[in-house]
Amino acid sequence: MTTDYKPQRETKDYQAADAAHHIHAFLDQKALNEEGPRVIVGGDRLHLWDNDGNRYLDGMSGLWCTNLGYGRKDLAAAATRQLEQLPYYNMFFHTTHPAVVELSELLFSLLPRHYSHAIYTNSGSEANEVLIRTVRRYWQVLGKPQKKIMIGRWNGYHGSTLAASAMGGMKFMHEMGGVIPDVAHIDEPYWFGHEGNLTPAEFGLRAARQLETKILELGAENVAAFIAEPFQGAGGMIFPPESYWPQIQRICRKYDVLLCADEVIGGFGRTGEWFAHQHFDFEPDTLSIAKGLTSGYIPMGGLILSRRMAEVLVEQGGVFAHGLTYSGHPVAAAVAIANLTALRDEGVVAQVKNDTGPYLQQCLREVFGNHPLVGEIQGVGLVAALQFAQDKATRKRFANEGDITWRCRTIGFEEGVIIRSTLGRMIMAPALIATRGEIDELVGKTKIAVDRTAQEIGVL
Ligand code: PXG
Repeated sequence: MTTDYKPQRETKDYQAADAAHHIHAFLDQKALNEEGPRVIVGGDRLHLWDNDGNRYLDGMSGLWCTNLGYGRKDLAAAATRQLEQLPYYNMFFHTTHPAVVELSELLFSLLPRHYSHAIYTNSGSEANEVLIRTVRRYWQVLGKPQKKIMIGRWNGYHGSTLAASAMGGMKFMHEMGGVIPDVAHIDEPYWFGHEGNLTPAEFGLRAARQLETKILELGAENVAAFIAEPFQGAGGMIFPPESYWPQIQRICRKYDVLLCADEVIGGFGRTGEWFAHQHFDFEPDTLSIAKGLTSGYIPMGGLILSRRMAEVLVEQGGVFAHGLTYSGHPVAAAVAIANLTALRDEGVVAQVKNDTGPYLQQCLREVFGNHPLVGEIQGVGLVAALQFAQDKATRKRFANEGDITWRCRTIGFEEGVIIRSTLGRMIMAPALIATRGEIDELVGKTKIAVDRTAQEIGVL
């Protein structure tokens, strides 16, 4: 951020103008207008400042985006250079440009060898819209146009546009009119939340077998693909048991159902591997990407296709009737190149895997392993969740767990740390450049927020 930033307007003035004209994401706008949103004006590495000079440690990389942290001059310079050279051109008129060509070369040098093609978008939601059209087209070209149904998971999140939210499993989004035909759902692999006494391994197998049951119920000849986040993000940072993914992969192969990984938050180093499916050791047919692709400095997403799928679409598919005005935007591509180059050449992903990732996980287990409010700690690399529980031994959750985690998040803001709450879990996903010192600050402030929450509800 520019170090000489001076507030331009009073915070309440910004808030009033915002309330007059802006509908925010996922909240009650009337209630927000009364409270007034925080006005964030700058960032540096993991820290953010608001208009009143308050400083926060951002434990969420914005919204799972700023893998390189805030304030990277190399990314700003890459955007400026490209804006001056060629600010825009499209991919419609038999044209391309160096920025998108070079981005593809770099991206596929980082991806496992069995991926070969990308369709670029502006966001994760769009990547998943494109996914549905692309897998349906794939089956059409192979002479199986009836293979159309997408199976997702309850509480999965794949974006906020119509088809992406329908494929996701957020019921409150469906209730806003967001459903489309030919979409089905199975349960999420949330071991802590299940009511039986299965071991995690048994539960993982049972959760995966639901996919087989659903495919048989719908008829394999009608099912196009299964889509899931390798670890579930917006729905609570849920890590499936180890038995889950191998079983899912086996079922998809057995019934000729495409396996689609939504890597929008797991991609680009979060788990210590370049892509989260590599951590869980399975081989999807497609990857949806966004967020960490540019560290969020500029919007860009994409759908990555396996060589097998791309060959069918390119060699036999004829006209692919899809295109976005900003697909492969040169400025976004230039920023993505600078971002991926830095993640690779500065050893950021390797550092998460070998040093800072294990360090964060160890600190959390030391600090919260015996905490009276915490029932389970999940995570790997620089992503983690603290499950709040009334009784750890029996996995009994608080009836009002959503209120308790929301309160913890609010206290976090007061203590200068941004961590995210979901139903019963507190989530953190700091920038991948975090040092051990910054991780100490994150864990230390989170401890204060969790302790204060525990005191308020009388368990500490
Ligand atoms: N897939 C996944 C797995 C995501 O997490 C999207 C797709 C959609 O991406 P766009 O770029 O269209 O927003 C996302 C978005 C949260 C939260 O609270 C997470 C997201 C969005 C909003 C809130 O964790 N991820």
